[in-house]
Amino acid sequence: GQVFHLEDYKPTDFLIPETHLDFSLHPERTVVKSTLQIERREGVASDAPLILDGDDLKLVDIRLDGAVLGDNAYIATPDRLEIRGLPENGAFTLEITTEINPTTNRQLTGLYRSSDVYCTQCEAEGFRRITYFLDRPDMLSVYTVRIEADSSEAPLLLSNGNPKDKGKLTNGRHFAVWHDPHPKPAYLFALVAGDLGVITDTFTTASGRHVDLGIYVEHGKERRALYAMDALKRSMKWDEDVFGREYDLDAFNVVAVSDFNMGAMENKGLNVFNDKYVLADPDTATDTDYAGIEAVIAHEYFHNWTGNRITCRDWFQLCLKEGLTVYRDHEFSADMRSRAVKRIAEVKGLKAHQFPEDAGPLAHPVRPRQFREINNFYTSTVYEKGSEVVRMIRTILGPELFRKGMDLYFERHDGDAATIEDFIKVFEDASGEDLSQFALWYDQAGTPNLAITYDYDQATKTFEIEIEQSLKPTPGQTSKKPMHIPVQFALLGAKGRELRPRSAKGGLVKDDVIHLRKRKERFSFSGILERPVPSLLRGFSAPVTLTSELTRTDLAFLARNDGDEVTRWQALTQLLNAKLTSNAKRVRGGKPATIENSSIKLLGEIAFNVTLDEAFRALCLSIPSESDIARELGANIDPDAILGSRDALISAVAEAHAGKFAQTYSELAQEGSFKPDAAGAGRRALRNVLLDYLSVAEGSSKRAATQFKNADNMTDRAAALGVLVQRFGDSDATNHALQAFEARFGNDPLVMDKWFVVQAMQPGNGALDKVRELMTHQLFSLDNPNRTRALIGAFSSGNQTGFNRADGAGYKFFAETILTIDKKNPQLAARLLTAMRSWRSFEPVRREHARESLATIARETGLSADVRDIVERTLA
Ligand code: B3K
Ligand code: ZN
Repeated sequence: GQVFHLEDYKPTDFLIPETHLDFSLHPERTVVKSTLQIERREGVASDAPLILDGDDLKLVDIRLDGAVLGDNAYIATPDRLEIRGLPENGAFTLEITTEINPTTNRQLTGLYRSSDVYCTQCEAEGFRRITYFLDRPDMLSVYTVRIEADSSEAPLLLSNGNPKDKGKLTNGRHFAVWHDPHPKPAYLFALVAGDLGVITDTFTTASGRHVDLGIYVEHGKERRALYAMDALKRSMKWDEDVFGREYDLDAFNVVAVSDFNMGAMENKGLNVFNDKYVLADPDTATDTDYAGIEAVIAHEYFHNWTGNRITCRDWFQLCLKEGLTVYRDHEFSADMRSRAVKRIAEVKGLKAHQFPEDAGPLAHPVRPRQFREINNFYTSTVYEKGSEVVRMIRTILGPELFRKGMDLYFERHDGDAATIEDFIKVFEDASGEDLSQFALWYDQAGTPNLAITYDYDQATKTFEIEIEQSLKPTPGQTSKKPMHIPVQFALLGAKGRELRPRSAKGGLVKDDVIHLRKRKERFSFSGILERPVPSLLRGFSAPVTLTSELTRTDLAFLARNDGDEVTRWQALTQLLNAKLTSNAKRVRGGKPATIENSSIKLLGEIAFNVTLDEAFRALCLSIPSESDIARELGANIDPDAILGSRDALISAVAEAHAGKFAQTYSELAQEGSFKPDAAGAGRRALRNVLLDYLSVAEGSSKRAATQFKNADNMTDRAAALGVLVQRFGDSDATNHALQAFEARFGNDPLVMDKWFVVQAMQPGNGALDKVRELMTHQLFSLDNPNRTRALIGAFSSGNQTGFNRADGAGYKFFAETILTIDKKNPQLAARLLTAMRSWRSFEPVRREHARESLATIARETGLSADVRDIVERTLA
């Protein structure tokens, strides 16, 4: 396939200041008439052809300035429309009529039908599946959209912007007209039509604009959208308060659909959502679902400024909108909930998804320089590492200068299709700092490691920290330059008191941030009266790994005393990981796991420390996952040995503390009715971690079965079901609970996804047959992305032992399934396939099986460009 390069960027020869779209909706034969006002750019030759993008299109009619175009004036293929002999003066009107079939569109980009609702998904290159256009993000146009449909099939007709007109037509049809005054790229176009229920509300902006809010869902599910509406209003207020950004249209609509390739889409004034990120009530949604809804509603809303008002010049700049908007939604959630707990969850997510991506064959810079298929670059590197880069700018400049830079960004670039260079420049101009070295974060792939050594001189009362940064080669980048890495720190004395150095020498230190800029640098602090324990990378101030010479005693000290909860959690995790990885090696070598009393004691202290937030205690008590341990090991991975090591630690902790765990479990029982707030979620999280320990200690499914039966909310119910399946596999108690769950929620697909996930995660060799069996369940369908991700995604990316079976059967099944999915929905298939990106880290037997299955996929002719790109890079 064709490779696109960042340095090949060229502006278009033509502009399209105005776009009129006229849709006549029909399930199989939708007719789209597009009327474009086109202007040749100054300086472009008058014989330059106009070349528009298409994808799978059927041209029905084409007119230039009102006259039908002769056959030799244009060339139309499904993928391209080229027109020559354009008017001398370079300004003209082009009318293009295409016909498309929304019903057979199973790849869910362009215009498609999901449960009888017409909807669109145009980012990144879906608009060209609707009509021929200059389908690129720097082509801004003002849209007017007229939609016509059967009144009974589609009483609701929505598009971007403000409603302008509507009315009845003959033959039972009706129409609506929408106008969006803000110029936008085609990827932000949206249309929704169908028969949906709605909840409405209003919001008045700081400057007094009255905005009508609507959230559209399947009839009968309206009440389940109330939390999303609440989150939307809080997001609108927060963006005014924290970033000074107001909403800019009279209407803001959100539509929930059940077939969607990702979480949601920020189309101007008309966000389209996966219903998973809209629908919630205590009976059907977990605390995690509520937090996800709040975050995604905020994320898409925040895109109105970071993405829509200021968009990207080209798709290489994707992190300009995504990294920044993730940073904004992280800050929003931190303000709505507990900042420390939110930050730890982010760090866990980053390490679980982005670090392995950066360490494997799919590693790429936050701003990639080349791609074959852009949809494969909506990655955790672009999103989550992209957000970390923005966070580092704030850490380096401080909150005031950061805000000043953001204000300048909005002022200078409103209405632009901008670049990362533009973004960095506003912070340089606002602060006077040189960020050229910092900008390497956008260009160099891989996770830097910081190797740290310490030295305390009793006589001079001086403490020295030496840091050496290193970055391994990644695909296409062999040698790397030293980066500017902000390391937030404190020096802790007895009981965790922060020691204030009299002065700092050596490399640059400003307030509580060490600015590492050379490959190897020393930082020396005077006036330190006792040997300190350094607390480094507070708040996880940079996305790096640390190799430090801290002893077990130092780590335990930090886990007990560090005033920064992130480094406190990090120290505990480091202690546990050391044990878990060494035990995994022992178990693989046929030796039993060993566990010291000190770790057991430490976990107990945290569990019972009522001065700590419950959510934080739950995070600390959640032993690093099997994939966390695999990542720490890095090579020669044997998932069965890892499971053995992890279970040994859980058993030891469970047995030592069973009595007090049981008491705490009872004390944490919910009082009053369910509230999806941070405090309630924290209590449930802690209680549900304890449920797992207790079930192990008691060697009985009874407690989990009872919790399952008595639960009045989905968080407790799903957690109990998880313990039953994980710990008591095919027991009667487990089967009974699974049946009860199905009997109660069997006609709610979104809830049943949890039922598929939990079974796909059942550890050990039995999982594969279970997954095969569940694929024949009447609710299962490979046509639906949520269902497919629930079963195939959870199995391949979440079930370490079941998927990575030593006999390779998991991989073989997966390869066959990917090929089937690829025929319907290439984007989904390609995304799922990334589950195999770490195949080289496994022990030789599994590695060979994995390679063979990947090779089977690669050998297939007729692969989509999406899967071909992933499989070839994974094998390279
Ligand atoms: N911008 C969309 C993602 C589009 C993905 C296209 N393959 C959602 C978001 O990041 O908000
Ligand atoms: Zn986004």
